[in-house]
Amino acid sequence: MSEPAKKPITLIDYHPPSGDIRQEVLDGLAQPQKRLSPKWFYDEEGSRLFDQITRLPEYYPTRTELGILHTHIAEMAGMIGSCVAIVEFGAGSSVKIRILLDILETPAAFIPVDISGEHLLDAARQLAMDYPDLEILPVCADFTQPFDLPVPVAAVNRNLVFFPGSTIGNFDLEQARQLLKVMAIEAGAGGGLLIGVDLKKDPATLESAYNDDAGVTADFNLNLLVRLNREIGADFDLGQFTHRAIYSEEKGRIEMHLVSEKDQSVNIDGQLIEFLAGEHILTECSHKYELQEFADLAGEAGFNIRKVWTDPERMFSVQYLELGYEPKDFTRDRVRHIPSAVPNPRRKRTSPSPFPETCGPQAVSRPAGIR
Ligand code: AVI
Repeated sequence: MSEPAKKPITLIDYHPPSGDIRQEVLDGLAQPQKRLSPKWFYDEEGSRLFDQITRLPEYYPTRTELGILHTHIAEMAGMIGSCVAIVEFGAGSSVKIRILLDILETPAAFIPVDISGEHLLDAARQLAMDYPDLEILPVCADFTQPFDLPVPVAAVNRNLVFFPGSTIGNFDLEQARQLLKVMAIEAGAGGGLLIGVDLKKDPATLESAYNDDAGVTADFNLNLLVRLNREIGADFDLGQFTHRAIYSEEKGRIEMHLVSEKDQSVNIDGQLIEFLAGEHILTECSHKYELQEFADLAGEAGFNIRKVWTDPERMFSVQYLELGYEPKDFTRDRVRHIPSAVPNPRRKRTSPSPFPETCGPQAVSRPAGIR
């Protein structure tokens, strides 16, 4: 039974710019390889379709990750330790955070971070009903850029960045490298990262996961065009574009496309975009990793693998990584060149250290943040 939340939850809002969808779409479609960002997938209908995808028989990542979490969570919790501040990148599935919260010893706080404040606040309020003693500090920010963490009331032994779902795969290699560096900054010295990483496997399994028989992934992909028709005055003819997902062995990634069925032009708010028959728009990449490839990438951000758990077929991995106590050789300034960089006037931070072994009263010197 849910108990009422003990205290109101306040959003810490850095007001990340939401982006100009019209301009970004026009820019993407003006490239030699036409592109649309996967970030536009998730309107209300897109989120509903994605939820359906996670339950499809062909789409193994979600149920496999959940299986790994359920099987090994006690061992994970033992490694993570007590009094952690959990920083979840993306207001993800509350199912996964609950698995962690149900077992961690006296978590100090939960800090979900997402670009959509409304969604974040709803999810935080929902969670607070079931975890009335947990301090929840939602942060609305663009997590591809460093941001200041709020300071929990309770003493914190370490920060744990939580990034399940294999969303890291939707970033290209350079972006993933930069994102891991931001995670390292937010985790701080001695901090941890618990992350879901999808693994390389036979192309047929991968391609069927993104070309399901029920056509839900196709609807999810095409919904992007429905959204553009509705929101920016485009006139995509939905019958004249088809979904295609193929695995590129060379790039180690699934690529989702929308393929033009014929020569056609599309009017977007007064601008004509020409398509040849067979020409495609790249809408999403989903990178798959070898364990060593991911270890090397995370190592560049200073993370060392403590343990990797996989399912028996080695389809998917959940990995626990830690940073050393010595700061790695990079600074906030060196991650600022991620393309979507937004200057954060509030960015100001002291380096977090040292970490007490036990939790007592607030003993850790942590950055002056926002309560
Ligand atoms: C959110 N992300 C991890 C999914 C993936 O598998 O790359 C998005 C997705 N696209 C189509 N199916 C699922």
